[in-house]
Order: sequence, then C-alpha cells, then structure tokens
Amino acid sequence: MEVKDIIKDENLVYSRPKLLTDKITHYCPGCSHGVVHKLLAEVIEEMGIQEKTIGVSPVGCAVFAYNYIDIDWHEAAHGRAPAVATGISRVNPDKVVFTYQGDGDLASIGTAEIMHAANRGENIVVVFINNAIYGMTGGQMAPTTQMAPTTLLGQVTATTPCGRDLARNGYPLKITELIGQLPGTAYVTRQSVHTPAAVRKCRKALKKSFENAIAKKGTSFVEVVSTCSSGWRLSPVDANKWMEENMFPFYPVGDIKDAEKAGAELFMQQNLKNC
Ligand SMILES: Cc1ncc(C[n+]2csc(CCOP(=O)(O)OP(=O)(O)O)c2C)c(N)n1
Ligand SMILES: [Mg+2]
Repeated sequence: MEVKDIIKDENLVYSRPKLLTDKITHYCPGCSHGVVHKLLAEVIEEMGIQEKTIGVSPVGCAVFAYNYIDIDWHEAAHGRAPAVATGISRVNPDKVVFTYQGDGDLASIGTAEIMHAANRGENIVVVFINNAIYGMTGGQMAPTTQMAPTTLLGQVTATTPCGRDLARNGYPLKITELIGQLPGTAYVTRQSVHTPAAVRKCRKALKKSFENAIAKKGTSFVEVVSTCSSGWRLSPVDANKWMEENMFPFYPVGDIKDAEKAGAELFMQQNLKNC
C-alpha cells in the first residue's frame, strides 16, 4: 500500500487546527502550554468564533501566545490581564474575551485583578496555567514581595533549595477554590492535560467556558494543573508523574462550581442598564 492510498479524507483521524500558526513554539519539551494552546485553537475554530475572539496574553512563558494562535490578542502587564480584558469586553460586548495567565501572573502578582474581575462577574473566560512556579524566569518560588503562592509545601525550587517552608513562606493558596466562592463566576473548574482523557475533559471545559461567554453568563475560570519540566528539573515523563503524585492531592482535578447546574441565579453584569 502506498502513502497516497492511506492519506484520504475517510482515513483522517486528526487534523491540526488551522488557527495554530506554523511558528515553532519556544516551549520546552513536556510543557503543558503547547497542549492548552492547541485546545484553544481547536475550540475557537470549532465554534467558528475566530473573528470575534480576543485573547489577553500574560507575562510569563506564554507571553508569546499571540505568535501561535491566529486570533486578535492584546498584551497586558504582569498580572493585569483581567483588568485589560474587562475594558475590552465592556467596550466590545459582542466579542469573546479570554485571558491566558500563569500562576505567578494570576495568583501572585495579579491577585487583586482576578478576584475583583471575577467578583464583578465580568463576561470573560480565564485560562489559568498552574505549574506551581515562575517558569519563565527560571523556576523560582520567587522573592518575598512576589511570593509564588502556588508552590507546594516542601517543593524544591530555584529559590527554595531545601523545599518551601511553612514557617518562612506560609501556605500555598488554592485561588481557584476562592474564585469558586464568588457570585460573579458562572463556571469554575480545575483540569489537566497529562493524558488523552484529561486533554478531552479540558477541551470540554474550555468549550463550555466560551459558550458561557457567548451567552454572557459572567466569568468562567479554567485552571489547568500543569508541568514545567525545565523549572522542576525533571524529564517530561517524570514531571507528569511528579504532578500526579504531588500536585493532584493538593489541587484536585474536577469542577468546583457550575452555577447553572446548581440552579444558582447567574450574576449578569451585562444586563445592567445605563441610568
Ligand atoms: C511587575 C513584574 N515583576 C516581575 C517580572 C518578571 N517576571 C517575568 S515572567 C515572571 C514569572 C511568570 O510566572 P508564571 O506567571 O507562573 O508563568 P510561567 O512562566 O510559569 O508560565 C516574572 C516574575 C515582570 N516581568 N514584571
Ligand atoms: Mg508558573
């Protein structure tokens, strides 16, 4: 059998989303960012919303996300993506606006922005990539003024060579659970992308979040518990294993809040009338 006999439409099991550009990413082998980029491209393409979707990219390893997914993007200063997304979404209520943020960006430097945007019920999707460290800058837990709150107790990082210490560094913060408490959120979930099944579930969560944004239901929040093999100083395979053994017990995967399923009244800031 020749290749031309195999490459036929009826044999196609996968095609690369057209929204992914041809640019080779700068991500390290085993990094979760690339998988989540692919899922975003797939979901946006499948929903046919590429012309009206605007991403707000962070400071961190995903700072160049605009090079990889062919939609409109806006860059934000470190931690400020939810504030920038608020402005874009309010001025353009018919656009679908999402932020893409790391844990240093969202849970440390930008804690105020995300809490208030979610509490206001801004009609945005938040994609939160939690690899428990500052990946881009070399795998730090970070200096005290910018404590990476997601680093696990005992976790060895570039700045905690003996492991994160409770007395010195305090507890890690489950910011997603806090966000799930806020009335402005429609859907809050924690996912991962380390197995094909997990990838499928994460894709579903992202799609549901974009559907919520189109239906103007308030804030949808998708945390993706992620690996950083370079920052963790592990091979990609060992990083997945480390994540399963250490991250999942503290950051359990699954839905945290689904307002619609719970029958809760959706907080719809978009319905406010001008007076
Ligand atoms: C106000 C400010 N402080 C610090 C930095 C330096 N800095 C750049 S990326 C980064 C860490 C980003 O970590 P995270 O958001 O977790 O993303 P990751 O790279 O892990 O995906 C830091 C501290 C900066 N650019 N701006
Ligand atoms: Mg990080």
